[in-house]
Amino acid sequence: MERILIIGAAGQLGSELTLTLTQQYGSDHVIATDINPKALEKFDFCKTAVLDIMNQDAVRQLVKTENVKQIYHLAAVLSATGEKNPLFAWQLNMDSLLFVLELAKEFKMEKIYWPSSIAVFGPNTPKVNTPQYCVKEPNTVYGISKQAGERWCEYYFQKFGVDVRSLRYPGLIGYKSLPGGGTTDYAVDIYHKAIAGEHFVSFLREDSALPMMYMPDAIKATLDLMHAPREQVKIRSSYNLAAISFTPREIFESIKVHYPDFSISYEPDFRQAIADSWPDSIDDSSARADWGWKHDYDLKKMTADILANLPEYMV
Ligand code: AKB
Repeated sequence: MERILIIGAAGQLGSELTLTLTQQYGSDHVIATDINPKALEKFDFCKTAVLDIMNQDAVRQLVKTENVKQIYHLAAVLSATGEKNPLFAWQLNMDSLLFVLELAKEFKMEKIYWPSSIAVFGPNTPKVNTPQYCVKEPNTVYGISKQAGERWCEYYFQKFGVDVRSLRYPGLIGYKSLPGGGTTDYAVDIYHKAIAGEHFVSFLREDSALPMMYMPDAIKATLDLMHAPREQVKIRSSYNLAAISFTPREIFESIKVHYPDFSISYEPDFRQAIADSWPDSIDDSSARADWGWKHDYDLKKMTADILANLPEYMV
């Protein structure tokens, strides 16, 4: 039996992607792996395995014994955490990607998915409607690792025919699991504070716009890209991807419609410099033209959906 391996399944994206992949392929065909055994307990609907992506022998063994034909490699150190331990972030983000690409080549896998990010852009990038192709001088270790990773993906596609596909995600906002260590993560935390009846302190300025996306749109984009015929995937570094852009003030206002007593204050910290180096909005016309990408959620619709569903996950 051929299987799909998800590395870093218990993270924010993996938690939801694993469920959708299981619904599409069947529970026997999906293996959710994570370094944290406790975090795997929620995956009672598919196969699971504890896996440290840095343990190459263990990963190779699993790929062999489980006949893995596709890998979703989601494990990474994100932007804010990466700045606290740059060398570790570089090592984990780069070594793991190169190893997965090598495995794909060696075992002639069908497809690989690897997420990139708006973090590949930097202070000299055009900030509004950032084009697919433009100056990229990221100044976080996370961004540098994503930019280098994109080059490696294209290299493995061109030199070895590895069918690796990638999206430059904006900030992802979901309610089913907590994010870890990103600059855009304030936009998840703010909903938790509103529902808990607490004051929210934003670590970004009130007017700091960033590109964002609701998780159902991110899952749809990922699987639309992975299901697209090979010849339609024309960009083999990573596709720009966009849905909504908003500031802390704007997301606060959208929540206040539902929670009139909700309050906010602004205390920018080191993450403000990271946000300032990223685009305000993204031009994703290539994704729309090549494989028909279209988002469903705007800020208002996302806020209403999160506020209706999050309380169930907070108990
Ligand atoms: C982060 O903030 O580090 C991530 C990202 C934009 O890739 N959410």
